[in-house]
Amino acid sequence: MELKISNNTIIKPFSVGWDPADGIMDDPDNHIERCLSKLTDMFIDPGAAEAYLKEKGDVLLYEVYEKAIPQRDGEIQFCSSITHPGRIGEEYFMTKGHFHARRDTAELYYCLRGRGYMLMEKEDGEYELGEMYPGRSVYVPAFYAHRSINTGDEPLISLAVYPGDAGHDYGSIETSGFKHVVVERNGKPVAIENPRYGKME
Ligand code: M6P
Ligand code: ZN
Repeated sequence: MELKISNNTIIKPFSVGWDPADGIMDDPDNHIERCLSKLTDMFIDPGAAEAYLKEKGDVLLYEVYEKAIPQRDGEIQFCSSITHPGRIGEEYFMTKGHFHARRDTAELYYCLRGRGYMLMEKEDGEYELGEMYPGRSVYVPAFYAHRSINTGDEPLISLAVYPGDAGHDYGSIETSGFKHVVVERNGKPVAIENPRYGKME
């Protein structure tokens, strides 16, 4: 996610409004929309994703609203993250997920609406699920890839805050995936090993 702003840009103090009920930010510099048609390969059952597309058409999996902040040390990036409710087979709608390009940078999420989990996973496969519901914060430590997963039936809305120069690295997520995925079994979310781990392409 690259914003068109120079690293030398001087930022003046500003404030911005955003609605915790729908996550929409007033006057954002960037509004990212990720649809199922572009992300069928990220699910454990891409065939189910194709079938979903045929039956229901393209759907929005998640959105991000943000202001343009220079990607430099000392700044803070912040955005509104909206993951929509739904499932592909037994797997919940979720964000693509990423490591930070600068691995030694953390991120804080503050959930305002919905229910779900933050899947946090290190390169060696060690993982944690952070529960997300209104009023709950999840701290994603440095070196953990992270992905928001909506296990509820309304949008999962959070404010995300992370260091200015953290950056996004999708490399191994696109090629190998996460080692763990969250699916619905007997009506409940559970983490299982990703059957497609290492062969997501
Ligand atoms: C959150 C933040 C953003 C991230 C977005 C979408 O809002 O972590 O930095 O870009 O989720 O997730 P992804 O980049 O993995 O598609
Ligand atoms: Zn991040």
